[in-house]
Order: sequence, then C-alpha cells, then structure tokens
Amino acid sequence: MQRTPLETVKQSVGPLMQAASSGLVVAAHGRRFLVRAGDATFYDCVVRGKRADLACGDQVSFRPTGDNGGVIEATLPRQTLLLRAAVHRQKLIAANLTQLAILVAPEPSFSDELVARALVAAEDQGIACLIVLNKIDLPTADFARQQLAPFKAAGYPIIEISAKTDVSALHTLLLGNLTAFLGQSGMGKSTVVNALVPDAAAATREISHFLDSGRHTTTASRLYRLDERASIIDCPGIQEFGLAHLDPLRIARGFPEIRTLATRCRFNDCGHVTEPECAIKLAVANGRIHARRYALLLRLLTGSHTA
Ligand SMILES: Nc1nc2c(ncn2[C@@H]2O[C@H](COP(=O)(O)OP(=O)(O)OP(=O)(O)O)[C@@H](O)[C@H]2O)c(=O)[nH]1
Ligand SMILES: [Mg+2]
Ligand SMILES: [Zn+2]
Repeated sequence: MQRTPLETVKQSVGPLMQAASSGLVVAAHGRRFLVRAGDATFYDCVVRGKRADLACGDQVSFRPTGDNGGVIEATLPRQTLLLRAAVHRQKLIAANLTQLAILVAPEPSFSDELVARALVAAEDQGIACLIVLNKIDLPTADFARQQLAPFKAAGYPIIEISAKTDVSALHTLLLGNLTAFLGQSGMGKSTVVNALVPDAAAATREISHFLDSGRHTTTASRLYRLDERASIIDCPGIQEFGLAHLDPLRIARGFPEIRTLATRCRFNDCGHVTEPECAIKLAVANGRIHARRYALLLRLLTGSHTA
C-alpha cells in the first residue's frame, strides 16, 4: 500500500510526539520559560538548543512534553525588543512591548541616568514611554519631582501615584498596550502591578511555584493580562542599563527633543559635542533643551557600557 507523505512523517515521528502549540512567554527565568497557551493553560518550557534568547512577551511555538512541560521550538517575529547590553553580553528585558513605564520613587533615591538610559533603549525601538513617580505620600516627593523636571521638559508624561492607596491614574494609559514596569529595586513595581491585577496573588503563587522562590524582591519578569486589551509586565529591579548595542547616533536619537532639533545642525551626522554650528548646543545655551538632559546625553555617549 502506498503512503501519502504526511502519513510517512506521522509514522516516523511516532505516537509520543505531540503537535506544536502556540503560546505567550509570561515568565522568564534563566533558561526556563512559563508559556501560556491559547486555552489559558501554563507550560513550564525549556528552549531547544543552546540559545535561550527569549523574553517575557515573546510569542512562541512549543511542543508539550507531558506533565505541563514543553520545549520551545520557535519564536515569532517581534514587533519590538527592549534590551540592555554590555560589550559582550546583552540581557533581554521584554518583547513586543508597546509601552514602557519607568517607575521611580522618592525613597529609595533613584538615578536619573538610569531613567535616561532606559528611555533611550525604548525610544530606539519605537516603544512609547512614560515615567511613573510612585510613593507621593512620602514627604520627600517634591525632591523627586525636581529630579524629574528635565524629563518633563523633554515631553515625557509623568504620572504621580501612591501605589499603596490608588493606582487609578494608570488605568486608561494601559488600555491597548503591553506595558512593562521597569526601575530600580524598591521603587514599588510589584506593588503597582499587584494593585492593578485583580488576581495577582493567585498568579504570583502560580509563578512562584514555577520558580520555587518565596522572596519579596522580584527575581523574574512576569506578564499579567488585565483584560483582552491590556497586559503588564513586572520586571526585576535593575541597577544598571548598558547601551553597548547602540552607536552614538542612535543614542542621540533616543532623546526626542534632540532628535527634533538635530535637523538644524550644520552637519547631518552631527554628534552634538565638538561640531560647529550645532543646533543642540545652541538650544542648551538658550534653555530650550534642559541642561541636565544634555549632560545625560554626554554621559551616555562616553559612559559605562555595563548592562
Ligand atoms: N510609602 C509607600 N510605600 C510604597 C508604595 N508603593 C510601594 N511601597 C513600598 O516599597 C517597597 C518596595 O515595593 P516593591 O513593590 O517590592 O518594589 P519593587 O520595585 O517591585 O522592587 P524589586 O522587585 O526589588 O525590583 C515595599 O515595602 C512597598 O510596600 C507607596 O506608594 N508608598
Ligand atoms: Mg518587584
Ligand atoms: Zn548638533
């Protein structure tokens, strides 16, 4: 009897091999990934081969292996990829983000350079950015506001909240977006996410079980679905944000107010540092561009490339 090609394949693969499914990476920890399939079941997956360059938000094709395990076989093309990079090492933060919410707080103190770096990496990917000032219930909130003035001048939305009491100011901004909450440790990212996600406690239990960790500080990124129109990602705290994957021109373009004015520089490839007739240096001198933003640009152009 003649077999069709498909029957031949089935025969050689055998009955143990299950059909591939598609899913979304909802937690990433080292080489392990929690994947949510279309029917809302979770699979504890590994990646075939050596490379595990996947992140929360990635759409994948995987093959269930029984007992809720799976092997990821392919990643679908990404709309965006947020990453940080040292010279020989890069760390993926999240895939397919449409929005980045950088969380800062009056206490512990935050680094505006870290904020600037994260903004540049997101701008480079066309990801919309906003800054969330959390813990405005603290008496030191005004100092944090002053520290954010350069970003406000650059046009970034700054949303003020106190996650312990009210996060409603964030709701409408999340609609239609996959938003990651990123920032230094202790800024309140998980507190915000838990306040936004109705069943976060249950989801957190599910994922802590997966990661086998009961620690307070977040050790792995987690994606939560708010409803059919909005999902959010709680990221572990970061201390540094290397931009080694971006050349000086791309770093400068990551500053929207500089990007807009750079067309007026005498040279097309003006680096805004030593060149004559630079519209950016002129704008800094006359106050149109905030001096601190320019200082941050210079730091990013010459600064550390740790990730
Ligand atoms: N006063 C005050 N404290 C807050 C607020 N939001 C969060 N906190 C506190 O800040 C601390 C850190 O909060 P987390 O949500 O764990 O911070 P995180 O950014 O997730 O930290 P990592 O996971 O380590 O990156 C906790 O003790 C929270 O209770 C707030 O609006 N006001
Ligand atoms: Mg956390
Ligand atoms: Zn210039």
